[in-house]
Amino acid sequence: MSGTYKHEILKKLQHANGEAISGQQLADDFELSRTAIWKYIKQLEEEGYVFETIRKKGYILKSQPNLIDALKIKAALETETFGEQIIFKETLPSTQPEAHQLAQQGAPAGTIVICEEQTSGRGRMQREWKSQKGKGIWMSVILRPNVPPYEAPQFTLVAAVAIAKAIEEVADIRPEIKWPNDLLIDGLKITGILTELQADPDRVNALIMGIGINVNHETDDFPEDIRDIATSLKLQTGKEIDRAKLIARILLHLENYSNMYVESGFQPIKKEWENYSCTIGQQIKVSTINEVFYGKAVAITNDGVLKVQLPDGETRSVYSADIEISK
Ligand code: BT5
Repeated sequence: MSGTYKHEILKKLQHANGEAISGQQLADDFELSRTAIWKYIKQLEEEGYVFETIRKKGYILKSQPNLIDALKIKAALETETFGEQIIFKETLPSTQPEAHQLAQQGAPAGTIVICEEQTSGRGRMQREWKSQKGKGIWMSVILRPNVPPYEAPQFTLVAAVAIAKAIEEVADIRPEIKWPNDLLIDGLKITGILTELQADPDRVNALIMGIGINVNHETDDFPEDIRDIATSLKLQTGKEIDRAKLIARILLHLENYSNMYVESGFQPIKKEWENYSCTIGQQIKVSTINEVFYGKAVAITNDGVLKVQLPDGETRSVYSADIEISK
């Protein structure tokens, strides 16, 4: 219970927009004594929150620790249900297996697994995903859309729009979506998405949506092998970004867009996807498991399939691939 009061008090102070809230008002709101409120404020201060205490007026939240703990994310949440269950760990090999296990045990949609550091983060096809401690957002979100398994890849596109929008709102910079699962800023990778599936032959039981975002990295924080292809929000904006706020925003949009998808399919989301896309209209190199070919990305269909026009005029449908945009 004390966790809940602390989180509600924090939430109130976070939403006060710089106005002081008195201990008496908080005490009245939560039906607690002023001493109890004071104790919660002290606990928050020990966790790194800084309050200005103004005589006769109350508390103003001045700054928050740039840590991601469950409490801070919850305080920033505006969702219906997403984020109600947050599994937070300091270090994990990867958030994906942990989330898979929880999904198998029946964890509800919107459950997230998140950590400060991954020691074996992974991308698609078991590629490595570098996850520096305390710098990024390394999380897996469990989705339970009522759709057939062949629609699962479209949730990567849905997540890309949700994340792009959240980044734009919180960091005030507009990322581009590179089909199917990357977000780029200035041509450099800022986000990777990994959608994995638990399914029966005809229906999805759970999607495990792995999201990796480079947030507060300096150049030296990136290992050398990705320094030329990766970037962070801090490098791009010059500002330290509040990760908990960004996570809360991503969960809000992910909840809304995935519900929208289940109700009406990809079509209503497609326009927004196209607006963020840096893929359509470009000459690209397409690498699938079986072959490599070149062509022009001409469109995305209502099913999220990429249409590529070959030099001889033939148009191919690409369901899954890595693409490179030709300069
Ligand atoms: C992806 O794969 O982009 C999906 C990445 C998903 C990561 C999240 S973090 C939370 C969850 N838990 C996990 O273990 N994974 C998910 P792919 O399209 O295959 O891209 C992988 C490639 O991106 C690598 O081969 C590198 O070239 C590059 N890369 C690795 N780490 C990077 C980073 N931090 N920033 C930018 N690029 C990176």
